[in-house]
Order: sequence, then C-alpha cells, then structure tokens
Amino acid sequence: QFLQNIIAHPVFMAGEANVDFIKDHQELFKFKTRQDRATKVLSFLGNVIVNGNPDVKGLVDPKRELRKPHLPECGPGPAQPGTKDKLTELGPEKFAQWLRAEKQIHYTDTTLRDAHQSLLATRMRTYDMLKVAERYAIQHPQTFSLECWGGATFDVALRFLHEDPWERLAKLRKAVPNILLQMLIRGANGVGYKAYPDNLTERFVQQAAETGIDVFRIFDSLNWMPGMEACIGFVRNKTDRLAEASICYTGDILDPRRNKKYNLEYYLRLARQIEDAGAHILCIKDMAGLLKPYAATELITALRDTVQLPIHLHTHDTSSLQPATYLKAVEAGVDVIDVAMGSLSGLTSQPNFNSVVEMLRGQERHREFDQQSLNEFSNYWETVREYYYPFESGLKAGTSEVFQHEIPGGQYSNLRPQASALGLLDKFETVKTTFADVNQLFGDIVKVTPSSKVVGDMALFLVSNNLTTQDVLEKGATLNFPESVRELFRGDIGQPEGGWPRDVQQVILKEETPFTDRPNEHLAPIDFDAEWQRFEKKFGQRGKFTDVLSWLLYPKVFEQYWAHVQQYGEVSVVPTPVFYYGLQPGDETIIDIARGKSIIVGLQSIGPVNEDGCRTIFFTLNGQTRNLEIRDTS
Ligand code: 3PY
Ligand code: ZN
Repeated sequence: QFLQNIIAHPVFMAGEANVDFIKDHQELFKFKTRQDRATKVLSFLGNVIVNGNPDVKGLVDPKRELRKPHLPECGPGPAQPGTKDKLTELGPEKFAQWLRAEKQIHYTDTTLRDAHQSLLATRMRTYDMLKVAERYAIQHPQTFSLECWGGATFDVALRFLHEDPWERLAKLRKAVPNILLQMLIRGANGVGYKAYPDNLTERFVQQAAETGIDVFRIFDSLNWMPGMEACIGFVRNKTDRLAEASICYTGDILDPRRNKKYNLEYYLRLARQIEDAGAHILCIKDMAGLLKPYAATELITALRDTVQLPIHLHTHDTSSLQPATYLKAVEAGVDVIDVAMGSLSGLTSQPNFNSVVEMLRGQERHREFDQQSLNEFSNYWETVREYYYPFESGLKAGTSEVFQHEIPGGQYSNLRPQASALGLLDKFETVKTTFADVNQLFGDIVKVTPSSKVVGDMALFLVSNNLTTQDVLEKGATLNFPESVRELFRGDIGQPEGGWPRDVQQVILKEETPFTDRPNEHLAPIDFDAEWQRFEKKFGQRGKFTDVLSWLLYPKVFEQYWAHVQQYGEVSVVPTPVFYYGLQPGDETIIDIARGKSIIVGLQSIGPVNEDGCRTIFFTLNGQTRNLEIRDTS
C-alpha cells in the first residue's frame, strides 16, 4: 500500500521526488485499506442502526440501560509463569504425573467457553474477552487452565458473531502466555455435529495446537471409544500438548432405577480404555450436572484406584447441588475442577469459582486466589453479561427436573429458543418430558452434543406433531423423521452402549442399512492442496490455512462469514452494545479498527426513507461528517 501511494503520488509521477519526498508528504502514510475499513465498519453500524442486528431481532428492549464495565485492578506485568510454562518444561507425560501428585486442588475457568455457551447461547464476543484476558493472566497465574475454545464457539463465532475463531484463539494466546488454554473437541465430530474425515480432524488438531491450544478435552457423544481414539492419537502424535479424554456421565450410579446400564463398572471400564488409548488426563464430563455428591465420592475414589491418570471433573450446576459434588470430589482426590467466574456461574453453567475457592479456604486442599480480584472479574462480567440479555435462557433457579430430563447445560439455553421458533414455548414443559421419553425410546443413550441435539430434534418433532414416543413404533412407517434422527440410527455419529433398539432402528431407517464401524471410515480423506486451490477459485484469493480449515468444517457458514467480511470488514472490533443495538442520535463510540488506530464514530441523525427505500445516516467520523445511504429492510 505504501509503495502504491508513492507510485501514484503526483510529485513522484512528475519525476520530482527528492530525498525529502517521503518526509514532506505525510499523506503517503494514509492507507486506503484503513479508509476502507472505516467505511466498512460505518456501513455495518448503519445497517444495525436502520435494520437492527438480525441476531437479536424482536428481542431488543430499548429502555434497557447498559453500563460501562470497570476493568479489574491489575498488578504490573509480565505475568508470572504458570501451568503453560510447566507443560513446556515437563512435556505432557511428566506434566500429567506432576498434576496427579499435586495436593492443592486445581481450577479450570470455563468463563470464556462453556459458561457463556450454557447461559448465553455461546454469544460472548472476542471483544469482551480481550478486555480482561491479559489482566487475568497477571492476576491469576495459578489457574490450571482457561477453557476458551471449541464446543459450539467455533460455529457461533462464524455464524452469528461474524468473527474468525482462529483469530480469537491467537489473540487470547498472546494475552495469556502463562496459563494452559483448553478446548472442547467432539472426537470424530471435531467442532461440528457430524463425522469428519480423519485427516481433517488431524490437521485441525495440529493447527489448534499451533495457534494456542494446550489441553484438548476429547469426548464422544455416545461414550464410544472408537470415536475418541483417533483424536487422542492426533494430539499425542502431532502435538506436544495434553490429550484429556472424557467419560460422559449419565444416569446415577447410586440409583437402582438408573444404574442398570450406566453403573460404576461401566465407568471404570471406560476409564481403563481411555488410559490404554494414551490419554494424559481423564475427564469426567458431567454435561447435564447429574453427578450427585455421594456418587462423586464413589466414582472418584474408584477411578483414582483404577487408573494412574489425573482426574478432571466437569459439571453444570443446573440442579444447584453441584458445589456439594465438588466438595465430595475434592475429598475423594479429584485433581482439577471446572468453575466459572461468579457472575457467569450457576444454573446451566459451572459452579461459582469465587465461592468454591472460599468453600475450601483453610482446608488442606485449598489453593490460594486473590478473592478481591476474582470478585472484580466477576463484577466486570456481570456488567458485560447485560449486553447479551436477548440470549438469556430464562431459567431463574436451579431445578431438580434435570435429574428427569437430563438435558445438558449447553443445550438448555438453545432448546428454549428452538422451541420458541417452532411456536412451542407454551409446551416447553412437554418438550422437556418428551426429551426424557425420547431418550428411553432410543435405548437410554449418553446425551451430549451431537447425540443430545438429535434427542432434542426428535422431541421437538414429536411435540410439534402432537405425537408421543408410543406413536413412533405404532405409526412410524408413515412418518418422516428428522434427518438427524435417521443419521443417528444409521451409525453416523457412532454406536451406543448395548447397540440401538432394533425395532426403533427399523422404523426410523425403513429401507436404509445401518453400519457399525467408524463413520469416518466412510469418508474420503481431504486433499488439502486441491482444497486450497478450490478455496482460491471460489473466494478469489489464497486465504489463510485457518480459513480453509473453517471452510472445510462449515462450508455454508464460512461462505456467509466471508461475504460478511467482504462487505463489512472486521466487525469483532465493534463494542458489544453497539454491535447488537447500534447507536442513538448523539451517541459516540471509539473503535480500534487496526493496531494503534482508533476511529471515533458519532451518530448525528437518521434521515427519512427516500424513494429508493434508503435512509441517509449522518455520522461523524473523527469529527468530520460522513453520510451513508443504507437500505431500510426493517
Ligand atoms: C459441546 O459439545 O459443545 C458441549 O458443551 C458438550 O457438553
Ligand atoms: Zn459442559
């Protein structure tokens, strides 16, 4: 750009450039891309102002007051060495041994991933994370890990936030050099809802490690070992990071009504298989929050006796019982527990970090944290959480209903809007009970993404058609089940413990033949060179390898994301209240459009609709008037 400016400059073109040419012509440093960036951001804002952000359509409360957050106090940097430095020093095997031998309890902070996935439909933006990430690294270097990537965040970042998830990870890595960064990966299903070719998952894992992930929490949505084994191998063989493999916990090992299939023996068997598969850490992934306190005592004690791996416990506080589960788990020797910053904890999210630290204060496994500082972070998130009010799940208090329906925390905040979109909000109670009925119909399966989504799809299908699970067997021959249900019974996401119920499988698949081997075996490997060329052809430029990966994982979503970027540029730099709710006349906002380059955007007024169906928006950009024509499609 600089060279282009020089070549195109009239003085240069006239052959009159002397040694002071550059010094005398500061306009050479004005780059068109910056102007383009500013114009694109203005056009994004103009659209939100005129037409609203489609993601919050119909959910905006114009009277809502949104405050500016206080940033937590922060000591001088740089951040003290933490677990990331430990992993670099020891390597994954020795690190796992070190962790297992640690006396003080360790904490994973899920605020940047599962907490907002479970409370705010995964909408937390990179902008709000980056405001406090570096401060966190300095203030709380003793945190075991930050879960900040994977799960639904990949899809939602591209689809709704128009952000590049890889950029998010790279920026967090830079801000947090000392604490392990952790992601959730759905085994053979990667960060998606279906099986991907093995070599795609392999490259994805490799790239995720290069960009910043240290702990890969791997699970299979049916607890099917073949769905996890390849992924454990990719982490072990292609990276020097930690493979944490999960047992998804369902049912209740202490309840004779629920422990026929999912009993202690079942979980111990899985744990042995996970150890044999080469995992460095064993996770108990209690995605719905069903692990009760006394069951935790039994399970953790037995697991510690059965395997040599450190044990990492994950739960959701939907029932509001889970701090008690943590207490019992800590007493039984669990090594790491998952918590979320106070104001983004509880209910379908993780238990409260700040309070759990206090629960153990003075006890032998206590790990010291600066409580005042934790509370300041919590206060920051309390203010920021308000920006996302349209995505709140509506759940007001803990509910023991979860022991009946077993809906995962991360799904709960999505199921409600899904039901609402189908006009079924009045029947939400029925949706929840039908979810439990569908689970039984399917043979009592593990329910976590993507298997839980299929159970949810089936429940919504039945309720919207006024059908019961009884009807499925009786009238199934004439029913067209959702595609995801057919895929599940075909074997597309793996095999459940004990196999599928034959009669249900038959009625759902009709003529189709199911398979029982790994779904990935049916998928051709990706030819990355060819795909890169196809990418270039389609999008007109080479793109980064991470773009190619995003496109291969989510083709349609990526195409829309790409089109958004071409039209509006990098919108992750827009402050969240402005991103969702635009500006009111008289408002001003500062946007850092590039490193070291901020613009001040003000809204003066909004013109009436003209005969072309457009409005003129009168902005100020760094104090100068800028008008923009925006089509009114509202
Ligand atoms: C996910 O897969 O996104 C989950 O959070 C599962 O619990
Ligand atoms: Zn979870």
